[in-house]
Amino acid sequence: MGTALLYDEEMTRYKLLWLDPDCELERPERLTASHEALVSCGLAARCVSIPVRQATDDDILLIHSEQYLEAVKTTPYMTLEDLREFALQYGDVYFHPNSYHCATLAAGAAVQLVDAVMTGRVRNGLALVRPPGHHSMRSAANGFCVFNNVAIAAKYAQQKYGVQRVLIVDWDIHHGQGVQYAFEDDPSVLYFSWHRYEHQKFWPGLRESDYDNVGKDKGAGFNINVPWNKVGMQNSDYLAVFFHVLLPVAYEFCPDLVLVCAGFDSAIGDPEGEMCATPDIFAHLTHLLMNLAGGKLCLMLEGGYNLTSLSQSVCVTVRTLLGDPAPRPANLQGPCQSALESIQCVRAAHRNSWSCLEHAARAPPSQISTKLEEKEKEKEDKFESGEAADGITWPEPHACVLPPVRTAVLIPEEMACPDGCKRSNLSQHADSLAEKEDFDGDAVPTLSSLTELVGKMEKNEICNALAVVGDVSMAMAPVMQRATALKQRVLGVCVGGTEVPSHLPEDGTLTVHISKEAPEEPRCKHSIPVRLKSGLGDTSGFAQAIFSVLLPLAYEYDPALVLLARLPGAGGLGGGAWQQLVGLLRGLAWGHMLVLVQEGDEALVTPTASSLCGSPAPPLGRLPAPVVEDVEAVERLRVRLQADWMLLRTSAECKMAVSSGTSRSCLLGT
Ligand code: X5A
Ligand code: ZN
Repeated sequence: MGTALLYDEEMTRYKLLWLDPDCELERPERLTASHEALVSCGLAARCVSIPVRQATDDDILLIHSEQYLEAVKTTPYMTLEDLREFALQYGDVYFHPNSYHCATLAAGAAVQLVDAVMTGRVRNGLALVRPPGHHSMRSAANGFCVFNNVAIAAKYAQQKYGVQRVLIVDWDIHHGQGVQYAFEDDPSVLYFSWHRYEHQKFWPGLRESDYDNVGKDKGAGFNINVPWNKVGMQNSDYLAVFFHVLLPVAYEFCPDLVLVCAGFDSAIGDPEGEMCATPDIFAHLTHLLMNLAGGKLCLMLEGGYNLTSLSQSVCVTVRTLLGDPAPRPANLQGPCQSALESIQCVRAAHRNSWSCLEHAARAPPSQISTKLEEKEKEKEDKFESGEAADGITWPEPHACVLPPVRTAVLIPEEMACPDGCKRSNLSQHADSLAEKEDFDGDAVPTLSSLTELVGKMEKNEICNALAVVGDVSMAMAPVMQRATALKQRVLGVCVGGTEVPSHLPEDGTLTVHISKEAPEEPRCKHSIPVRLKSGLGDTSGFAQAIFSVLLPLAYEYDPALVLLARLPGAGGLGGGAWQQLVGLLRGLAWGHMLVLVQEGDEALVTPTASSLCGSPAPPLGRLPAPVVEDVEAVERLRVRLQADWMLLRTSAECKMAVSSGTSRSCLLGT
């Protein structure tokens, strides 16, 4: 199952023909530079290339009015003066005699990508198109957009394939108001957008782009706006919104298809966005969406105006779609105060719509966000026409060196080797590390084989591994010791079991233990118990633990190796949820993960191996409300840990509590 790339040079054959500072950023080079970058790093060749065809009138009429379509159809015959006049009736958009043709190709590429993914020809894909689409409305062009490519694709998928629920993630730095308008009363399309807002001062400056616009009528709750009220947002701000807003809601919604308004003007160096998230972050944004909808993920290019930043971001994104490991999200700080304010407001605005947010804190009493504040001081002239943004530099994304072996398995001889995996042989020689521990004779070769696997991951000879062992609990300590001896930071994740395995090294490790029987209180800083009293079979509670605690902790910790151990007693945890966990944790540590499964759990070998190889996990179904007792326990834990782990924060009050050194805790909603 491959990754589709849709591109046609024809879409570079239109440009701005007059002077207009508001439109000059949108140039043909955006596409040529992105495509050339994909070719030169060998990524284009790894994709399934699908020729682009024009969208039909019927496709376009799924979203646009007949009058508007007819009007746009006349533009190829207009004089320069008429084109200018025509464009002037809309906001921040230009027309060229070839605009209409290119706009039909852009929308056509979007529906073709949906075809390719829905028919199973490919798993996922990217449509590299211009003009972009998310600002265009039923009867209006806007913000460089002519036809709303993604909105058309969503309707098309519903109509042609009977897709019930579509999730649209708009990570472009502008609000896709056109998409919002198209679906605001429609509960079958969940639209999520974050956007530079600055209390309504940033283009397009709409009141309805704020967090309190949650959708209308039946669609109430299905429109999620995250306003950025300051520029300079960083990787941790983006990730915090994914962990604490988008992902829990998306999993509860359970889409059949995910579409992305993939604008890269949200990356550093962009003159429009003025944000500071690095191109690497798109590997994680992409990765975190790849286990929804059984992996059916279609990205359509929107904005992105710094050619360097744009090309790097496009490459990182396609690499991730292809299944390569994501770069380590190093040096994450916590979200900034302004981001926390936004997160708190969005979560509060949606607490009645989504059960995963039911226990979110209420919004702060005096709400700052919608008020238009007095003119802001400095930066206006500082960033005039993106000059300052031009001077910004950032390190190039890491070259990804693929290990020769993706997934090694250490499984009983009588078991067939799962597809795409390489069998690893039991080591004959007990190495010194294993000898030191007093294990019985049989365990020793297995243990030294496990520590060998760790060594191979450290050398990047293998990416990840799966081992069936006689005693998972006993195997953990030597594995972690081996990794710390190699100066590797290890994240241990234990699911099931009654106690955290003993004798785990503390220096350079962090262990999270998710289980019914986990202790209520953390015993030390290096070991965090997550107790789900109703058991791991409550998928909603488990999902909550993953998104609100485990992933933020894991990303902030930034391990070099993940050790995932399934202890006896994890039986209640369904195969689907387990595969989701495996899939999501692959985003850490360059994908270096060792999974331990207990003898007797052999039925899990095939699904686990498949997730380690990058196959999407099966959807969890529409999640019901989690058990109250468990949500509250997870929420208490999150609040308790947020002084030490900044990515766990979800509200702005925390700063005062922490910096003033008092024990005032963050207010919980109820
Ligand atoms: C697709 C996109 C931005 C328009 C900005 C107009 N449009 N000032 O990024
Ligand atoms: Zn944009």
